[in-house]
Amino acid sequence: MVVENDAAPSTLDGWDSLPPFPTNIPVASVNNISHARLLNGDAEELKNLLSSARTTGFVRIDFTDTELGRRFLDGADKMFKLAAKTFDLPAEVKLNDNMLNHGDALLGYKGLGASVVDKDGTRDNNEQYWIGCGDIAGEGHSRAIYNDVLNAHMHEMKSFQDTGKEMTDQLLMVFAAVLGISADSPDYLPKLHSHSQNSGSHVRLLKCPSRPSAKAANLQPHTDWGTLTVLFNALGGLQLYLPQSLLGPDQEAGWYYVKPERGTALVNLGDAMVSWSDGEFKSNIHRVVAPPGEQAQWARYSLAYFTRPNHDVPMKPLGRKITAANSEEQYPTFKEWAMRRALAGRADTFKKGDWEKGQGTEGKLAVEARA
Ligand SMILES: O=C(O)CCC(=O)C(=O)O
Repeated sequence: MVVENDAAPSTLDGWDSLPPFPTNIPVASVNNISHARLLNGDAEELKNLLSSARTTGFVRIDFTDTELGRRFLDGADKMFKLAAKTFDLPAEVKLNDNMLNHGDALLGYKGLGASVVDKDGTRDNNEQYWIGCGDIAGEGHSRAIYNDVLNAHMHEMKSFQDTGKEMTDQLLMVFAAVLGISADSPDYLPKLHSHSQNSGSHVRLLKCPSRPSAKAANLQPHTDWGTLTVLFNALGGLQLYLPQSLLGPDQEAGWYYVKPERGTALVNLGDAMVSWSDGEFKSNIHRVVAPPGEQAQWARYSLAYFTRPNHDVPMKPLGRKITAANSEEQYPTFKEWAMRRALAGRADTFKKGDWEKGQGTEGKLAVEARA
């Protein structure tokens, strides 16, 4: 019998009690960036950020060297404790918050097995709570229902998401400058992301129960639908698909683990960044499998701040990427993009062909990863 260790990690001081991340597995090379140096406009760090955005779409930011970063880590620690409490609630309480009951809000609880991980419709092995930034800020009227545990901690989530917003706005300013979008333009990237009822931004709590011998992924291969994701995890299991073009001659295209590092979070780009940059920036395909080695006996908690465009923002080239040809084209709004991807991944209505309908921008990187 597998004994699952169900404890949520502490992002601050709990790392030493975790089993080690193995040293003999294929690991993706992800650039490490210092938050302090990035904020100071250090040329080398900006170069690292942009080269990651143009290749793997993933970067690791060390948050220990700024006051904002340390607040973010502290907030993440509180979110992990909240995740443990809320996932511990009885199934019927959680299912009362089920996002499928909330129309097109795409917020609330996603139960174990409620989405698919492959084109055959195999069910996932993860639970998730998506808590809307508008709802947390008290400005949302999303119709999502949240249980009493979450409602009692809205103030903590507010401070976590405010830190996330400040941090991601700092990055969006850099990307806006690269795309030639000035601060007085209506397309200035920070302006396209609000914490109101019309935003897709949310705080996401995730838990994959331990299932060491399973072959299927716990969470499906996907590109993120929105703009930027800030991801905290302490156990391995996250994998990136790296195409041959990003690897050396002695490596093969395929799935590579991302090693969790203390004091850091991963930041990855989503489909909106690909659309706005007309493919210059990449939204990488990633998935979650059982944590490697001894870590597999543990339930895997992770946490994300998802910054997503306001619902009515079009997924079209912006700034210096606008051309005579593409300005005539029709593009989906973010809301249409998200609904298409969400509906195609639902397990309860899944039918042949849905998997293909749920594609994001992976064709710009390595389409074979999701085939
Ligand atoms: O849990 C993780 O490490 C990744 C989560 C993820 O990819 C997602 O929620 O979209």
